[in-house]
Amino acid sequence: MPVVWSPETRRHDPRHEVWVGVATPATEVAERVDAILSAVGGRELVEAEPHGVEALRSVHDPALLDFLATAHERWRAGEYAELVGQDRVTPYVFPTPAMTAGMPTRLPAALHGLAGVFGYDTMTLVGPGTWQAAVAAADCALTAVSLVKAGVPAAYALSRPPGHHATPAGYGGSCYLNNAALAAQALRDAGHDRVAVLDLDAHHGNGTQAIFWQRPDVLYGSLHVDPAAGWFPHVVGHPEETGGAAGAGATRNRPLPEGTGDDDWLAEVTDLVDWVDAAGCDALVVSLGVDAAAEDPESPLQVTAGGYADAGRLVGGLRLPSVVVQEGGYHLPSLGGLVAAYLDAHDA
Ligand code: SP5
Ligand code: ZN
Repeated sequence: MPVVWSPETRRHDPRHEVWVGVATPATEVAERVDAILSAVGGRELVEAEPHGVEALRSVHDPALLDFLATAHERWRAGEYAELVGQDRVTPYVFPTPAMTAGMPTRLPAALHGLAGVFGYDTMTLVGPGTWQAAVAAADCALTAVSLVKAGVPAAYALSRPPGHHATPAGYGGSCYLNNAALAAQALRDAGHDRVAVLDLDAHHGNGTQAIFWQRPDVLYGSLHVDPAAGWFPHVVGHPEETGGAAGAGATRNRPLPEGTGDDDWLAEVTDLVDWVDAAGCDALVVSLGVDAAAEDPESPLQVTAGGYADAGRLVGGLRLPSVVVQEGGYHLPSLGGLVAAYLDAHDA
């Protein structure tokens, strides 16, 4: 399948993330693009086409988009770097229900207050180039949809920063714009009646789940390390979450114990593939995180490259028009090989 990419995706390069109060080295780094390109670059390469900010409103609140588009300039104009030695927008107050307790609230006037209205963790910083890279990542996903609309059976979007933790009005988990959700919505807009999002990333895609929570026309299925065992996103991703209102039954979560390897992981992939098949979906988005790999520093799952290849065979066997969107995967030496293993098998 063709590879859609953009050099603009390299412009977001967080040096660190604030985790439990301290700056730790960033994991979602710009080198990921080149690690993947070096392994899949032998395929047909397509540069992403700009789709414009309006296209992002199909799944995101305009207030989030306005914030992300302007936040870093405002941080710079506010001389925060001089004040705190930090040139990346970093929230510190989060107006959760624990703070607001059902009272009427106003939007914070200060940028450092406003950041916690949209950003929901301290790990996901907005720096120079973050907005441009996030838009380029979304454009990769939307361009992959255009290829599928034109008759290509499947296309891969080398989207980065990743997207599946971005909610309608929130960013977090290294994600700013939900590339996979944008692709799923674009497939719906192209006339596909029922689209499935299959999320293979090691973490639960809380953002994608939130975007389609009440909708019967976009299924969301995910397997991931069990949040109940202490893993991000901590509060959602449990099996009892099956969708709300008209979306009841259109969400399926399969949390896995730490240490899960190929056999048990693939059993759940098979179960999700069968679910998508039985639901009569006519298009597919794969959130392809390869951080479930044994060598990945960000998850305790133990999947091998062979496991990702088997997953590609199972998912590709659905024979649905497919957009494969990159999510996580942080072990630079093996990252590209894991993606290539999946894509080769999906195509076979
Ligand atoms: C897209 C994706 O895979 N997002 C992952 C978000 C989960 N990040 C949780 C990070 C937990 C602490 N990691 C410490 C790393 C030290 N730099
Ligand atoms: Zn992940």
